[in-house]
Amino acid sequence: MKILVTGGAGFIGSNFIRYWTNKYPDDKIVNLDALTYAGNLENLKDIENNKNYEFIKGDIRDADLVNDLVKDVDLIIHFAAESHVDRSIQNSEDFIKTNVLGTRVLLDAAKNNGNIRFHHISTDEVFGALGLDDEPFNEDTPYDPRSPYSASKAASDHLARAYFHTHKLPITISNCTNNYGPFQFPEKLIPLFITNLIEGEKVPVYGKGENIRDWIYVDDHNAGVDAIIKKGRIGETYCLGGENEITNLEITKKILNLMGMGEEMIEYVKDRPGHDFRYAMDITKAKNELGWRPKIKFEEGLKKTVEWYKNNKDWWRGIKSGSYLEYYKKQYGRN
Ligand code: NAD
Ligand code: TDX
Repeated sequence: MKILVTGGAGFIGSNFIRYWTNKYPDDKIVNLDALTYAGNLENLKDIENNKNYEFIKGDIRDADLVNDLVKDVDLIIHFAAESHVDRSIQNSEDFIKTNVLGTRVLLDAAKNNGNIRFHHISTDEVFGALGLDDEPFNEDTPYDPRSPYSASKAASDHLARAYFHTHKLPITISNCTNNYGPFQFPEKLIPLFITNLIEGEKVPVYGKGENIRDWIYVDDHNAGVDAIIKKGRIGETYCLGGENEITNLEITKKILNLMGMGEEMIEYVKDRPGHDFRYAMDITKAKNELGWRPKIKFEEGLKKTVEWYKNNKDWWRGIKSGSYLEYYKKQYGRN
């Protein structure tokens, strides 16, 4: 099988390519990635010389390139996106361009080249925000995106579903909760906090740290995508999650504990505008239909992740410089 993976130089995409090449070494993978600030070929150093792997630097909005690349492809797995909520609040332009218009280019290319099987990677954030007593999201939850990021992802989900209904394009969609693990760009909560602490810097908790997320180790997400590709029903959505709801403050304390540091390293900062209070996912459908479930316990995954960032300082020190510092200063008002 030949697969076009988009956004394979990012966090989840690179972990996915490693997962897939280990499990299915005979499959050919073409990785199309524009190498934005979030894309990094260092994420795939161990794979780059694999004979069944090819990297193409390019934009998913480049219709000529995309049409050319999909000619002999059996499956498209679409990870490429602008993925950080805070950046979408600072400026949403690239979110609309990549997440909405880019997805449309890929869907058209799949449609125009023999209705290629298409898996769209999405997020729990399209469903909006939950209160403490609300039932978790599931596949039937109405869409209610509240940030520019989640609105752009919701639009891309709707487009994928529209191509299924209108053009019979064989799509599936996964909506997953917060991922963590190695190679995550240090703008997201867990890698930002770990790397700040390694540098002896405080960690910026938004508001009172009471917001709740569900966290899944990236390999568990990738195993879920694998299960959907092998066993999922065409046209269906599958909700994936870690069954691991926790407040930001509790995570922060766990990280501090693993690093042998105290709560004096916490700095409570201005809250995120429109900060979604709680995300949680009911993953019954994926469990029952796919036989998939998350396997990595949060304590184990978090420990592995802390160790990875401690052992790979060159990887993230290179990233936490240049334009990142401009973003960081704007976001947190400090260097
Ligand atoms: P990431 O920001 O780490 O990586 C995104 C990748 O896409 C980068 O390599 C970047 O260079 C590439 N890219 C961006 N714009 C592009 C364009 N126009 N053309 C080609 N490549 C482009 O993101 P991630 O955290 O790995 O997320 C991957 C996918 O998973 C996204 O679709 C995201 O919405 C979704 N998702 C993420 C999470 C999470 O917790 N990180 C949870 C659920 C769903
Ligand atoms: O400095 C911070 N301080 C803080 O308190 C950062 C960066 C985050 N937070 C809070 C905001 C959220 O409640 O931590 C929580 C997690 O924040 P992020 O890591 O930015 O993730 P989130 O906004 O929940 O979105 C993530 O999960 C869903 C991914 O970035 C999305 O791509 C994915 O779709």
